[in-house]
Amino acid sequence: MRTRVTRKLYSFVGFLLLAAAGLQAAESSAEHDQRMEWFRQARFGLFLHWGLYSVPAGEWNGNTNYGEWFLEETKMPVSQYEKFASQFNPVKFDANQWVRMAKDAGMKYIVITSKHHDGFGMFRSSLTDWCIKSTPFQRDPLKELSEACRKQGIKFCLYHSIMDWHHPDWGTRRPWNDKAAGSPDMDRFNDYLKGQLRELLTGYGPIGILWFDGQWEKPWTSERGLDLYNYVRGLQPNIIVNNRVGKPADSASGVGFAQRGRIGDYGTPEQEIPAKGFGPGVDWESCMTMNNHWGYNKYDQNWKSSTTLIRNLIDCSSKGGNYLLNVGPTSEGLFPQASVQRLAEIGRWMKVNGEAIYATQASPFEKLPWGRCTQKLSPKGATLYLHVFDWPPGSKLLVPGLRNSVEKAYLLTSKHSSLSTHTSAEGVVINVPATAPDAASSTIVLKIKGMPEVDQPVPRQQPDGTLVLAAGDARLHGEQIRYESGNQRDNIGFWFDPKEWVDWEFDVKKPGKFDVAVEIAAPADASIRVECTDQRLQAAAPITGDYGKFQWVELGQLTIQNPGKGLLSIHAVPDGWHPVNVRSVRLKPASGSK
Ligand code: FHN
Repeated sequence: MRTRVTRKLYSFVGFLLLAAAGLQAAESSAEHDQRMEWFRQARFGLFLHWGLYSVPAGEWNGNTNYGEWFLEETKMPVSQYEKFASQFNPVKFDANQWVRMAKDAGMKYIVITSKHHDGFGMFRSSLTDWCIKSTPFQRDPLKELSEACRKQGIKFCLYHSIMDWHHPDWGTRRPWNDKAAGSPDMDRFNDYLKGQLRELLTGYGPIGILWFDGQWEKPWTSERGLDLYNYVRGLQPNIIVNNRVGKPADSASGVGFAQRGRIGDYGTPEQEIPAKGFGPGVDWESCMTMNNHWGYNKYDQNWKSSTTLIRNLIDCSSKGGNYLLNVGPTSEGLFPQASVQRLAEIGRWMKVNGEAIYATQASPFEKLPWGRCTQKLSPKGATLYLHVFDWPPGSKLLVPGLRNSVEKAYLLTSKHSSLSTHTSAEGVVINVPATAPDAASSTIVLKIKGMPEVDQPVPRQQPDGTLVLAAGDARLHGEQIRYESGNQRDNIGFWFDPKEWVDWEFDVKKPGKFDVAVEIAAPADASIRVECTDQRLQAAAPITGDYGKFQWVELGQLTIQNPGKGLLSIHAVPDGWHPVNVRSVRLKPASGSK
C-alpha cells in the first residue's frame, strides 16, 4: 500500500469539523491553518501547574501523595485550605529565569495555570479576593511571566479550569466547602468565569492558547462550551482553544475530540501518546508530567529519564502532534532541581536536533523497527529525519518499504558528512557508523526525490504457514475505534460504535485452508464477524469480564485460494453489541491441508 502525505487536504477536514460544530467563529480553511501555524511549527511546550497546593507540597496527615487535587482529596474544609494563601510567598520567583530555562530546552510556548480546580487565581483579579492578592506576594506572577515571554519570544498561554471547587455558584458544590452559602447558580458562575477570562484576555497581552480543563462535570454543557469558545475567540481572535472547553466529555485521552460535534481547535491526550496519532487533519498535543504529579510534590522522586522525555517528544512529532511537558514549581517559586536538570538535557539534544522536530510533519511510515521518522515536504522533494533509538548492529540501517531514490544522507551531528546508501528489495539501506552519535536518539537526514513512496509492510506468513494479524498492523475504520499501545496495552479498543470496523492487508505465499481464531477481551456479551474474500465466519465473544483479559475464540475455517495480497476484516454484529478489545487474529494452516 503506498501512502502520500498532503497537509492541505487534511486541514480541510479540520475546517469542516469546526464549521460543522456551528461555531460563530467558523473560519476559512486557510484562516484556520494560519491561526494554527505557530502551534504546528512549535511541537514542544512547557506546562506549569503552580498554585496554593505547592505549600503543603504533597503531604498532609502523613499521606505524601497529594498534588494539585489536594483540596478534593483531603476534603479539607475550604476555610482551612484558604489559610495556605497566607503562606504562599514565592520570593524566589524569577519569570525571566523560568522563560530562559524553557527556551533553552527548546520549548516554544508556556501554558501556566491562571486558575486550577481550587479556584485560586494566580493573577490579581478584581472580581475576587480568592487570588494572589490574598497572599504576602504582592506582585502578579502572570503579568511578570507574560512580559518575560514577550521579551524572550515565547508564546504565553493560560490553563484555566472551568470546574471551581471554591466558588459558591459552581454547580456541584462540595460538602466541605464551608465558605459557600445559598444555592449554586451556574448562570452567575458563567458570568464570573467570563469576567475573569476578560481580565486575562485584555490585561496580559496576546495569549497563544487558552487551555481549558475541568469541563467534565454535569453542570457544564456543550452549549456553554461553544459559547465560551466563541467568547474567548471574540476577545482574542487569533487565540487557539483546546478541546476541553466542551463535550462530548473529551476523556483525558482526547478521544472525544475526533468525534463529530467537537468544540475546540485541538485534541489533548494526557499522560499518553496516541499509538497512531489522531489521523490526518487533526491537531493534537500530549501533555505529560516528568514524575507522577502535575502540582509540586516534594516526595515524588519517580522522574522519567531525559531519554524517555526526548523520545516522547520525537514520538509526538512523528505522529503530527505536540508535546506539552509539565513542571510543578515550589511555593518559593523555583523549579524542582530534577526538572531543571531534565530541561537542560533536553535542551542539549534540541540544540543539535531541533530542525528534525520544529515544523515537521507526521511520518510517512506506519511503523519503524528502530525508532521514528519526521519529515518536511517541499516542491523539490522531501527531507526525512530518521530518529534512531536502537542503533543497528553491523552498521547498516534499513528503511523498510522506502521506494524513493536518495539524493543525500548524513548525520545531523555532522552535516558536512555523507552516508552511502543503496536500494534493496526491502527498502533503502544506509551505511552508518559503528556507534550511535547520541544514546537518546540519533538523527539521520535523508533527502529523497519526490514525495515519499512507501510500501507499508504487511503481515506475512511464518515459516509454518501461520499468519498472525496483530492489532498494531490493523487499519481502523471509524472515529472512535483506535489502537492502544503501551502500559501493557497492545490492542484495538474504544470499539463503542458497531458500525466501525478494522481490516488487515496481508501477503501469503502458501494459500490453502486455515483455522481462524481471534484473541478477544469482552466485559459483556458481543459477537463478531470475520470476512475474507467472499467468506464469512461469526462467533460470540467469550465474556472475559475485563478489557485487559484476552481469550482465543475459534471461528471456523476459511480458504485462501491464491498466493499474494489479501484482505481480512472484523465487524461487530450490531444486535446486542457491547465494546470488545481485539489483540490479534490467527490463521493456522488447517490440519491435513497441503
Ligand atoms: O484534573 C486535572 C489535573 O489536575 C491536571 O490539571 C490535568 C492536566 O491536563 N488535567 C486534569 C486531569 O485530566
